[in-house]
Amino acid sequence: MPTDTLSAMRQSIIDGAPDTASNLAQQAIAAGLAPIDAINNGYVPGMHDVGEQFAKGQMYLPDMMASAEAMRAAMAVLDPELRKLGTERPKAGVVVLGTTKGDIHEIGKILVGTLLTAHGFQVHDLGVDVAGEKFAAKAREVNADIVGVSALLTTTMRNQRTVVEALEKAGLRSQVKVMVGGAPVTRRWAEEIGADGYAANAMSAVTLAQELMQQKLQAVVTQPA
Ligand code: HCB
Repeated sequence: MPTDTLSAMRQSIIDGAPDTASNLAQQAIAAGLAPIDAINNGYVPGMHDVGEQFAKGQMYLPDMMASAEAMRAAMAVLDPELRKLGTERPKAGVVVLGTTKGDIHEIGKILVGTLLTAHGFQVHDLGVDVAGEKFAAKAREVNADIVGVSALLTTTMRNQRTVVEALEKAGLRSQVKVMVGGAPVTRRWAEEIGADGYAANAMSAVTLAQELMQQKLQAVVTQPA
C-alpha cells in the first residue's frame, strides 16, 4: 500500500476524524488494497501514537475517544471485507471472546474477532466489562474450544485470572483453551495466571488459536481408549 495512504490513515486516527478514516478505507477497498495492511500499517499505528500522547499528557480523554470513533469508522468499512474471507473456509474452531470486567476497551478485541472469523473460526463476542462466570457460561453454551480474554488496563488484567478460575470452577478447563492479550499483557503474565497462550496482536492471535486447536486435536488422538 502506498506510504502516503498509510500515513493519511494514521493521521486520521490521531486527528480523531471518522469521515476521513472511513473515506480512506473505502478508497483502499476500491483500489483493491489489502484491508489487513490498512489496519496493521495505517490505523493501528495511529492508535499507538494516541496512547503515547495521552500518556505524556499531550492528549486528553475526549481526544482519545474521538480517535476510537475514527478507528471504529474505518473498521466498519474494513470488517465486512475481512469477514468475507471466513465464509470461504471450513470451520476452524469455536471461540468465545471478551474484554475483562471493569474494562471497556474493545477495539483490539474486535480486531482479534474479525481476523479469527476471517480465518474460519466461529466467534462469539461477549463485548466489554465481562465477568469470569459469563465467559464460562457462554463457553459451556456454545461448546467453545477457546476463550480469548482482552485487558488494556494494568488494573483489569488481573481479571484475566478470574476467567481461568471461572472455567476451572465450571469444570470446563480441560476442554477449553485460554488465550490472553491486550497492551499491558505479556507471555510471562499468561504463564503466571495459567492461560494457554498470549498473543501480541490480532494476526498472532489467529496463529495461536490455530496452534491451540492442534494441541486439542493431539490430546484427543493420544488419549488412551
Ligand atoms: Co484507554 N488507556 N483508558 N481508552 N486507551 C490506554 C489503554 C492507556 C495505555 C493509555 C496510556 O496511558 N498510555 C491507559 C492504560 C494505562 C494502564 O493501565 N497502564 C488507558 C487509560 C488510563 C484509560 C482510562 C482509565 C482513562 C480515564 O478514564 N482516565 C479509561 C478506562 C476506561 C475503562 O476501561 N474502565 C480509558 C478509556 C479509553 C477510551 C474509552 C477513550 C478508548 C477506548 C474506546 C474503545 O475501545 N471503544 C481508549 C483508547 C482508545 C485507548 C488507547 C489509546 C488505544 C487502545 C486501542 O484501541 N489500541 C490505549 C493506548 C494503547 O493501548 N497504546 C489507551 C489499538 C488496538 C488494536 O490494540 O492492544 O487493544 P490493542 O489490541 C491488540 C493486541 O493487544 C491484541 O490484539 C489486538 C489487535 O492487534 N489483543 C489480543 C487484544 N486483546 C486480545 C485478546 C486475545 O485473546 C489475544 C490478543
